[in-house]
Amino acid sequence: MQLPTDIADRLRTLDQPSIVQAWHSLDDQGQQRLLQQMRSIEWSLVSECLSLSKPGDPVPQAASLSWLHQARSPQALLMGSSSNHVLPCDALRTGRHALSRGAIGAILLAGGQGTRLRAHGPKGCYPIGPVSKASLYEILCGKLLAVARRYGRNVPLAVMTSCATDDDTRQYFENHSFFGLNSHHVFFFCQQEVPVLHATDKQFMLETPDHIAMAPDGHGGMLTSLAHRGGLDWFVSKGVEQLVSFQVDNPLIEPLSAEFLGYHLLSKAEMTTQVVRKENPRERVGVIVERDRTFQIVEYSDLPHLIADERLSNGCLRFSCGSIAVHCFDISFMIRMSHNRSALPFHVVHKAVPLLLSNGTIQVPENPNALKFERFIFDLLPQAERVSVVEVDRNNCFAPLKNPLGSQSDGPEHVQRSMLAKARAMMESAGVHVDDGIPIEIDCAHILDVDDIPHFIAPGTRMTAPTVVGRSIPISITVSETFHKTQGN
Ligand code: UD2
Repeated sequence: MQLPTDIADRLRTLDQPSIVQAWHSLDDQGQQRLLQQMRSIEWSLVSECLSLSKPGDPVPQAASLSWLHQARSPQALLMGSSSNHVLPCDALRTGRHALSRGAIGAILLAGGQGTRLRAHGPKGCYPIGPVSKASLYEILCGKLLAVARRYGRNVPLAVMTSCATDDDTRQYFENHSFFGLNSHHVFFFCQQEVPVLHATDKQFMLETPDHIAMAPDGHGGMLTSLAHRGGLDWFVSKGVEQLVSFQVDNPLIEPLSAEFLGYHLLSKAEMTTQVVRKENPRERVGVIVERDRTFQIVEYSDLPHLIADERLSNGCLRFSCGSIAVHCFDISFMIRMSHNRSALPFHVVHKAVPLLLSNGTIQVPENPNALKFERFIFDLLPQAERVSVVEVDRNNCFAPLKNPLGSQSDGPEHVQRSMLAKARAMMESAGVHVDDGIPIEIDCAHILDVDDIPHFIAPGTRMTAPTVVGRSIPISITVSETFHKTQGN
């Protein structure tokens, strides 16, 4: 079959002879499949990506960061600290009020391909619970369910998937009855994807002989995809006024912490972001920097080592505020930004992508060989009229799953160790003793914080066996009548 003229013209304009060559090597069915895919590509996005990196260009370096010498780490609000200009008690009260009004919505970012983890299926399905083997999806949805139980209001949840994770994720939620959430308060939306380019010749790469290698357009793709698929209107119809976005890979997260929400509201911020104090200069977290009252996150892959290593006279890292990718947005800000097509520029990310060789085999490269184009949602930060930065306790809030078993860091064993340590600390705070070496896990769907523990384990109890606290029948727990009414049962 002849390559249709419109497609042939487009590939010529974009200087992509390799796909034309691939086309002529395919049989009719193969050509049909490749044509069907090319018809579905969002070519305006491709032109935007190719304008960032033309054939023959060197691998793009990060935008110049020369201005960083004038920047500094922002003054962050410290969770629980009475030295903040906003008192924790006032923040707690304000955040609790917003949650009781059902004004808070959640966005779970689950479109990543999970390449580093090398797991089968979406990362959210990974069984991370150290005792329960609960998946990341179950744990994170459990946190929202516990909030709904405590405040008697559903938390509308939008789940961003990608072509790589959409089918499996929707099926997984169905198979697990939405983990107890009201399915009418869960909105799935699939982000866009863009072709992957070979780093040297900037040609599209083939995943199979008749399929161009594609990748999701970064978690910043959430902005346009949520708006275009009606997600922002959906949240508004549910009475949502603030949105908290968070990543699927971190089971320690406390995205709807009332105190965090309160700081956002009392600061009258359009965007508030959670940070932890960086453990070491090479930690793979973006850093929040402030210059002339403008805030920005510089991704770890863009931060020159010399700057990452800089320390202040007190020995602290000059840029010590590490982003854990939990952001609270005023929905009005999100709506305003969704009308701005240039709000989130593409970042060119140099990554290792499996390559189809001419002999039909797949080469899995050790080193980065391809360019991916990703938008980062944190690029909304410098466009927010007012920003607040909240420092949270790493032990309570941050243990992301990035790498496979046996890795040096951010592997399942590291995450589970952090989950066990957090649960043990919570039990001790509730007056419950846990014998050394006994694994205790908190069931996040039934235990929102230490206050819920006495409903399940009486103070003074000594725990001597592996337990998932909250899974047993509660000693006495009254779920708010309002909650049951809103659950429609
Ligand atoms: C991210 C942050 C980093 C730090 C770290 C904390 C960015 C760019 N980097 O690093 O600053 O906060 O997390 O753990 O934010 N995702 C999508 N769609 C996409 C790409 C990613 O939903 O197209 C999701 C993905 O499912 C995952 C999260 O975003 O939950 C982070 O993905 P990543 O691997 O691109 O970012 P990472 O972990 O290197």
